[in-house]
Amino acid sequence: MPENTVVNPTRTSPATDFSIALLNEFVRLGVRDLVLCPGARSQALALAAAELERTGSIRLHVRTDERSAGFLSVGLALETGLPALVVVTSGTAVANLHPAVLEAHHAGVPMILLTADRPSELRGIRSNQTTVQAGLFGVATRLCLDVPAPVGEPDEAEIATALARQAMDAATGAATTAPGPAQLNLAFREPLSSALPMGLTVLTPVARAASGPTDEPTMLLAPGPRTVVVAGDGAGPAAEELAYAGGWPLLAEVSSGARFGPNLIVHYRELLAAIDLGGQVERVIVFGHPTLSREIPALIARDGVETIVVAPTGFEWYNPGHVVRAFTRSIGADAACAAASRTPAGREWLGRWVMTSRALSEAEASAERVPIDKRGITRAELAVLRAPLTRALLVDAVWRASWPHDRLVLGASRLIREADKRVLGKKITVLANRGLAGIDGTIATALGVALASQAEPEPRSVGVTRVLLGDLTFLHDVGSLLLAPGEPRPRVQVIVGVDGGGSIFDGLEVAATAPPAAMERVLYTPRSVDLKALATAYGWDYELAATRSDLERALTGVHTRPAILEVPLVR
Ligand SMILES: Cc1ncc(C[n+]2csc(CCOP(=O)(O)OP(=O)(O)O)c2C)c(N)n1
Ligand SMILES: [Mg+2]
Repeated sequence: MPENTVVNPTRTSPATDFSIALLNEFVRLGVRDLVLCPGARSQALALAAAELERTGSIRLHVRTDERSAGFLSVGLALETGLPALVVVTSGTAVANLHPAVLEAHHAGVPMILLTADRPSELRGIRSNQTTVQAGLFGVATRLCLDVPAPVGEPDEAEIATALARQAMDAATGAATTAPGPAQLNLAFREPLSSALPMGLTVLTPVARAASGPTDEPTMLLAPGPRTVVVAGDGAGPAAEELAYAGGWPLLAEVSSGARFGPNLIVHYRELLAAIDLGGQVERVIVFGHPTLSREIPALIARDGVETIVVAPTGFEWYNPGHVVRAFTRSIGADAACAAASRTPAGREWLGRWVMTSRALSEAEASAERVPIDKRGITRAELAVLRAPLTRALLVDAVWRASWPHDRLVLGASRLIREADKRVLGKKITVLANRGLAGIDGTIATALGVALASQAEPEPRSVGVTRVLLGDLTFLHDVGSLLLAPGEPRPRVQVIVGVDGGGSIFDGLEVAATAPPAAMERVLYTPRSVDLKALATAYGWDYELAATRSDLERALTGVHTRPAILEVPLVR
């Protein structure tokens, strides 16, 4: 038994009473998921969580690695829109949450950290597993409270409920319009827990008023100059609505949540480079967080282009080149916009963008089409089905296989860019950690998305969560494959493009001049890992798709268990 562990069923422990009051209040406030990593100092919270799971009040997810736990909570929150609680013990356990905290901070994802700590008398004297935990995440937390150890005073349950409310308001952005991480650093003194009172009641959440900006006026756009709407990551359907209302081209990234509708311009990169299209843009309306192209920031920074940035929430405004002057929480198109979009000039502006982009998509599709040759048809078709896969084929196949009840999570690096360059409009849920675009935590994030979406009523629950990611991104988060016996095993298919390491670095200018061996050693960093053996070790299903027919079969097959699909690609 770890030192300092005291579970004495005959005594009461203020730590346990406090933990019950705190977690009960979070459940009442609507929290549905609790991610927990084991540890002695956090035992009162852990045992209270186990009881709440038993009574059906929360969904409990137990993980060994706190880095995985942090990103799991990001995925759960991306799907539910609610913060998940993350409970960890003291010391490096807390620091392992840092990558997920930074992602949540920059992406505006709600998250509540309950970090157990030593009480004041054990700090600063080289006690075991003791560091400075309060303030560890710096500006990345919306709220960080160093809470003294409960001692059994009568008002401690009240203090606990007030803390839960404060953390919930901070994490959801109710107070600041900037959802993100909140940390309660909770000191606990021995006895670290006691037996739980019997017969805890099943809790029902109270209805909470929707948070978010309310009193800011909506900016109303007049028809005005030649306009495009940009939708970066997380923009949501509002971008599509505005583009439609104004009759403007919609340049929507693949994880924008707005990649659909008649105004969508798939080939926005090429078109922005064209003098008669991109060269004529006078006004840009930006939603979300664009990160996938150089063309969008270049457009905004160009002389004579007026940009308006729209973000309903957030602590920082998108502002490439520091040239943006207009920022708003809410935007609409005035009545004259609809009329202007029906004028010959309005139709011509949108029409040229849409037609040119469609022509490029059609040219791509026909270049890949099997030639219809009466004599050779079977052989030609077979040759295509047996040909090695490319990133384009992989991305297209995954996109085709995804439906509205499914979820698609895209890792950072090249495959998300490939998808952004080519996939046609489709109203499906695509998620990506673009807050900091790390190659860490992608599997854990996807597991969170899968667990939360598959716990919902049908038809959402029947979907599959697919994760498309590179080989290094997969290996970076391989520890998140670890699922303890008894943990739910959602339908998740992890599709790994194995192409000899960080193939995105091909695109760096230095790749043309640096010694190839050095590029290989310090940038591409290829690894040779037997993914099948890894899958077996972690108890995941495994398939290899080396050809188009293998891939189609693997993507359309029935998935009931977590699975890894390895797809060899050339760098
Ligand atoms: C945590 C973290 N470390 C390093 C990077 C820098 N980085 C960006 S892409 C990349 C390589 C990714 O390789 P892979 O997953 O195989 O994708 P590919 O480039 O081959 O598509 C690296 C190391 C990062 N974004 N995040
Ligand atoms: Mg790779």
